[in-house]
Amino acid sequence: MRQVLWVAGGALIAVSLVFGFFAVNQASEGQIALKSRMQSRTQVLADSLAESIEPSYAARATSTMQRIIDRFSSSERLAGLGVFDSSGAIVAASGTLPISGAVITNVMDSDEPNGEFVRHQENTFYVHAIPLHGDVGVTGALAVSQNAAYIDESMREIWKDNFIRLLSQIILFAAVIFILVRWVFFRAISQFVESLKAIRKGDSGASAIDGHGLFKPLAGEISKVTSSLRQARLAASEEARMRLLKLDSPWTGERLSEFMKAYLKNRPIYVISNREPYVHKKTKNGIEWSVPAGGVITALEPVMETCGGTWIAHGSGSADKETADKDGKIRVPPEEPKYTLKRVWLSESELKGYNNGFSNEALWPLAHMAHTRPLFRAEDWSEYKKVNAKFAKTLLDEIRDVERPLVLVQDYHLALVPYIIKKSRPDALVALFWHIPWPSAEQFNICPWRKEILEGMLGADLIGFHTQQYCNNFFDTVGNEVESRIDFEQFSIYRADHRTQIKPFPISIAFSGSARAEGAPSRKPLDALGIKSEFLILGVDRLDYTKGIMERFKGIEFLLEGHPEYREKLTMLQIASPTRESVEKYRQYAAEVTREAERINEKFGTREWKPIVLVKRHHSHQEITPLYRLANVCLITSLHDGMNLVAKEFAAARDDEAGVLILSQFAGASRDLKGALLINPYSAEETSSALHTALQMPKTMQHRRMRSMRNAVRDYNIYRWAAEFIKALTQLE
Ligand code: ADQ
Repeated sequence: MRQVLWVAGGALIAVSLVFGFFAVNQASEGQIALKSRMQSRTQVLADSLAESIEPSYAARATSTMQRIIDRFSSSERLAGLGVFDSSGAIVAASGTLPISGAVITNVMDSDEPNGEFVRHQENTFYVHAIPLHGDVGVTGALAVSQNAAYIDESMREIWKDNFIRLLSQIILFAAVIFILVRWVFFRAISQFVESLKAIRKGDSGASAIDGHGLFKPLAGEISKVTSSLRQARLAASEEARMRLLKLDSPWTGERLSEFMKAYLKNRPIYVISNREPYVHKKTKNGIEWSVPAGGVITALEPVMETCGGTWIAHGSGSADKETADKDGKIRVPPEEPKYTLKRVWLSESELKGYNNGFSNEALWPLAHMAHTRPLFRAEDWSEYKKVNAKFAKTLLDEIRDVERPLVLVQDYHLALVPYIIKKSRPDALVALFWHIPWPSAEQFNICPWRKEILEGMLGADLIGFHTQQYCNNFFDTVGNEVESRIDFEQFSIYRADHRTQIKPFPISIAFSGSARAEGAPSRKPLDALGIKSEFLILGVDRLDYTKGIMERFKGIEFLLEGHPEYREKLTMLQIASPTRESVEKYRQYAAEVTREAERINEKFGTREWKPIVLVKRHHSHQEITPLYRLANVCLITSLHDGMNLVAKEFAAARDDEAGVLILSQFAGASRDLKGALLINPYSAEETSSALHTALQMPKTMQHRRMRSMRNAVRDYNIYRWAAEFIKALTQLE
C-alpha cells in the first residue's frame, strides 16, 4: 500500500507542476492582453481628445477646453483628464489624474506619448500622456487616466478559475493514478507474489499464475519456472525419502521432515522456552523484528521451521502484543510462516524474580564454574515457582484437546514445568533439554531448593544434556538428594512408578554441508570497522562472564608482549551482544570488558592500529557469517559452557576449509570438535601460545583440522539431534 501511495504521490507532484506551470502562463498571458487592450483604448481616446482640444488650446479658450474635457469625462471608466501648458502647469482638468509633473515634462521634451499603470489610493489607473502641438511644435500635453481596477478583478477571477480547474484536474488525475496502480499493477504484482510464495512453500493447491495484457508474457515465464520448481521439489522429496532409508547420509531439514512424517505420523510438537525466537520491537521506522542472540534459539528454530508445531515463550518485545492475536499467537518466521509462536506475558515483578533473580543470579552461576557466587533469594524462588506454573498452564490449555502431545521443555528457566505437565497429562510425552552444564553434586548441594528442582525435572520422561559428564553429574546429584532407583544400564532414574531417562544429546546447528560460496569473502565489514591488519582473530559471544572475554583479552596481551612481531599485524575483533542488562553483575561485566579493551589498546595501540576492536551490539547471522569467513582464528575462551554453538558456526562457515579454531577445554563443544586447538582459558600463556601456533599453522594442517570439524558438525547437525532426541522420547512410550 505504501508503494502505491509513493507512486501516486510522485505522479501527482509531477502533474501538479505541469498543470501549475500552464495555469501561471495562461494567467500572465491574460493579464498582458487586458493591459494592452486598455493601453490601446486609452491611446485612441487621448488622440481623439487631443484633436478636439488642440484648436481651443492654441486659442487659449480655457472654457471651451473645460467643456470638451467635461464632455469626455462622462465616459465610463475614464477617471480623469487634464491639459498641461508647456511649463507642466494644469490648464484644465477633471477627475483623478495620478500623474507626476516629471512624466508630463518628459512627454513634451521627447515629443513622444507615454503611458504607465499607477497605484493610487488603493486603486490601479492607467495614465496616458501625449504632447499637444501648436505652430512652433510642442506647446503642452494632454493626460488621460483610466480606471484599471477591472483588470485586477479579471485577474482575480482568472486565478480563481485556474485554481479550481487545477485542483479538479489534480484530484481526478490522482484518483485515476491511484486506481490504476492499486488495482491494475499492484494487484497483479501482489497476485504474482502470493502465487509464487504458495508455490515456493510447496502448497500443492496453489493456483496457476494468470496474467492478462501487459502481464501475460511475464505470467507465462513465471508459470514455466514454477512448474520446474514443483518438479524439482517432487524429485527432491522423493530423494529425501530414499535418503531417509540410507542412514549414513547427512541429515537435512527435508530428511527430518520425512522422518517426522514416517516416524511420528505428524504428532504435534510443543516447544516451551523462556526466550522467544522472534522479538517484535517498536523503532523509529515502525515495528521491526529480530532473532535474539542465544544458543537455544539458534538450535531449535530450524527444527521448528522444519517440523512445524507450537512454540510457547515469554513475549519480551515492545511490539509483541501488537503483532500477536488476542491469544498471544503469531505465525512465524514473519517472512514465511511455518509454525505458531504463542507468547506468554510476564509482569515486571515476575520477570525480576523468575528471570533476573532465580534463573540468572542463582541457577546460571550455580551451573557454571565461573567463580560467581549464586544469589539465593526466597522471593525470587517464589516468583520462579509462580512463573513455571504459568508457563505450564499455558501449555496445558494449548494441549487440552490434543492426544499424546510431544512436549519439549527447554533449559534451566523451566525446571519445574515437566512435573506440572506430567501430573495433569500423564499421556503427554515430556522431554527436558538442559542447555547449560550440570554441576557436580557438591556444587549443586548449596542450592536451598535443590530437592524441588530435581523433582520438577524428574517429571520429564527424558532429560537431555550436552555431554556424558553432565549426565553423570546429574545421576550423582539425584542419588544424593532424591529417593529413587538409578539404573545405569538403562540410563534411567525410577521414582515411584515413573521412569526418567537421562542421555547426552550434543546439540548442534543447521549445517548440512552447504555448497561452496563463490570467491574470497569481501573485506567490506572489516573496512567499515577500520581494521587493516593482516591477521584477524574473532570472538563472537553474548556479553556474559562465563564466556571468558577478559581472559581472552589477557591472552592477546600476553601474545603481543611475548611476540612483538605481531604488533600492528593482528586485530582481535570481539562481537559482543549485550545480554541480561537488568542484572547488575552483567552491567559490571560489560563495563569491565570495555575498560580492559581500552587498557590493552592504550598499551600497544598506535595512531593507525588498535589490537582490540570491541563491537557491543547484536548482529544478525547474515552479518556474523562473513566475519567467520574472514577470520584467521576464532577464539573461544569460555570458562564453562554447555556446548558453545559459535565454535560449530565457525566450522560450518569455513567452506574454504581454512582458519583455526581455538577452543576452551571447558566448553561442551571441545568433545565434538577434535580439530580445534584446546586451551585452558585461565592461562594467558596457553592462550597466547595457541594463538601463535594458529597464526603460524601451515595451510595443509588447517585444512585437515577444519575438514574434520566440518564433518563432525555436518554428521551431527541439529536435524540429527532433533531426530535422535524425539526418537529417544517416543521409544519410552
Ligand atoms: P549461549 O550461552 O547463548 O547458549 P552459544 O551456544 O555460543 O551460547 O550460542 C550463542 C548464539 O548466539 C550463537 O548462535 C551466536 O551466533 C549468537 N550470538 C553470539 N553473539 C552474538 C551477537 N553479538 N549478535 C548476534 N548473535 C550472537 C546456551 C548455552 C550454550 C549452548 C547453547 C545451546 O550457554 O553452552 O551451546 O545454549 O544449547
